[in-house]
Amino acid sequence: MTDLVSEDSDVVPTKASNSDVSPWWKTGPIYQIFPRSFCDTNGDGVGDLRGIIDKLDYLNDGTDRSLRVKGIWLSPIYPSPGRDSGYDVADHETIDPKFGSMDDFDALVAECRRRGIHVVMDMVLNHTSDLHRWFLESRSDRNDPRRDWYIWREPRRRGRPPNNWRSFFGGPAWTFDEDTQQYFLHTFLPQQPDLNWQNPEVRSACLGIFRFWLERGVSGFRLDVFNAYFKHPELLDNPRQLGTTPWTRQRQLYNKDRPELHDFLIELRSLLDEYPETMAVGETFDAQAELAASYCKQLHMAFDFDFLQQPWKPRSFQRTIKKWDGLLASQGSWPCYVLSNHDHPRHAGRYGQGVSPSEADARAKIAAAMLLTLRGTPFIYSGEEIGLRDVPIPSHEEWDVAFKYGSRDPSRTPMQWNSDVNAGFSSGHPWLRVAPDYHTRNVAIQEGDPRSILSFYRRLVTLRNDTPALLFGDWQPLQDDPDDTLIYLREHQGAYAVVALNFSNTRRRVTLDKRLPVRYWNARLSTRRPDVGWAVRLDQTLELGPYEASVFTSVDEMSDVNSRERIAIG
Ligand code: TEU
Ligand code: CA
Repeated sequence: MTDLVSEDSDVVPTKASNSDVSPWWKTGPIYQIFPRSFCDTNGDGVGDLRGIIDKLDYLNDGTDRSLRVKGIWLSPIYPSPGRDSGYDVADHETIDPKFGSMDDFDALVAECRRRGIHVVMDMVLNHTSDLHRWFLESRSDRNDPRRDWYIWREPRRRGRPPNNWRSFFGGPAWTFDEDTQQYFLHTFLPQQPDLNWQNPEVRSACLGIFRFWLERGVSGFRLDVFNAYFKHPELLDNPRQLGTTPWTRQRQLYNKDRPELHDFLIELRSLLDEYPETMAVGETFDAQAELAASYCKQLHMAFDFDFLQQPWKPRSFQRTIKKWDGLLASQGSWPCYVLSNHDHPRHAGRYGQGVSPSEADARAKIAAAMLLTLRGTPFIYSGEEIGLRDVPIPSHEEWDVAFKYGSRDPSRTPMQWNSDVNAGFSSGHPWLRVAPDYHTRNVAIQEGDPRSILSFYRRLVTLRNDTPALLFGDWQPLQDDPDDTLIYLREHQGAYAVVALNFSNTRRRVTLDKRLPVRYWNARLSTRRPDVGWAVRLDQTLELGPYEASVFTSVDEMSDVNSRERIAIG
């Protein structure tokens, strides 16, 4: 399929822009960087902080030729033995030398600030690395003052683990320490012992880490599996249930989502509120939308992974959005949306299964149009804006052996900047192989192509920034039970936007179940319509071409007359 729009006629800017009066994290987008795969400047094959600095103009150079991201979330850059690609932190207040120095970090924060980009740190505090100083001390002796900073228990009868809990990554959640003859708890790898959040010293040490980074100028935090911080004080056995893996065959009742967590989040929030415009987004681990929503009362946002897990069906997305948006709207909280991250197969590949590469690209655009026009902050996972797919990694090249149910390396391959060696990612030997398609799929090529996925992301972000209804408006589906199309209305202070997405590769004629509030609209962006930039009349029945994504905004009274004239001329 082809886009009919030309590069300069696709978006008609309006004067209205509220982005400077609302918090940065509400307008977004926030861009997730997996630092080891972003850009390597010293040729060691591992991305680094200097590499991120080099690419900041790509992320936001103050013009619509960039992605205009408002924040970057950095997956962990702390010293780590790398058993879980950095999510096993050995020191929360230092930079791993492979990524650079604290000076590089300060330079990154300063360069970001110049561009209106906020830095979001990944806080991994449910557990530490087993090589963290705290754990080395804790395991050294039963009487060590840090013993109780982790969760140690006596074996049950016949040396069995203290309870029936499982590790999310597979195997039991307990490992026996021969030296001190007790078990320690780990929700993830044995090399990731869980901190004892019931211990007030642990809580205040963790709050200290937040403050450390706030003092260095960061503006936000992504909280890794925060809902697992607290365990039931008696560590009761989890009840059994039907499931397909040892983890899902238990109801995770006593090892996460404990009521004490809310009190801690209130305390955390008051610390964050000391620093203006700070944001915390929680990674609600293994939880339903209702639980994720409950945490949005204390945190600024939380991820609800139901959205990311939907199949390529408008009905499924609509149901999920309706639930999530409704839950949050009813309590005055702000949603966020994410389609890909470093833990899941990339969505261009997921949605493109069984269709041609060009159709998969068309679907990636539909997905982008949805992500960037919902009510809530969009999170973009580095590389999705050029339609990166997962890359099969032969087992002898695998790094991520942590997760027993499938390596996550395929969605963590290096960013594809240009057609030079290693996609311009590194002059050395990349830590993980680069996708074989990098000669045809990279930033440099897509920047020069107005029909590329990257150009489409940029146009969507521009339109979003220019349209208060898209940034702030209520969200309302216009079909009761959609089949191949997803069509919704956004409304903010009497201004409207309509987003119409055809998920199928054939033409669709759709009669809307809800009435449109006005008749005349500006066609603002489209993958197919030739009349972008013009006023159009929309009726209750819409015609959508194959994989069409179109966005319309209501014509305001002032320009109404002109617009109608333009219709006559057009
Ligand atoms: O992820 C939590 C987690 O385990 C899930 O997101 C999981 O990876 C996913 O459901 C698999 O389908 C966080 C980090 O994002 C992840 O990279 C870490 O491995 C994990 O915590 C432990 O720190
Ligand atoms: Ca490097």
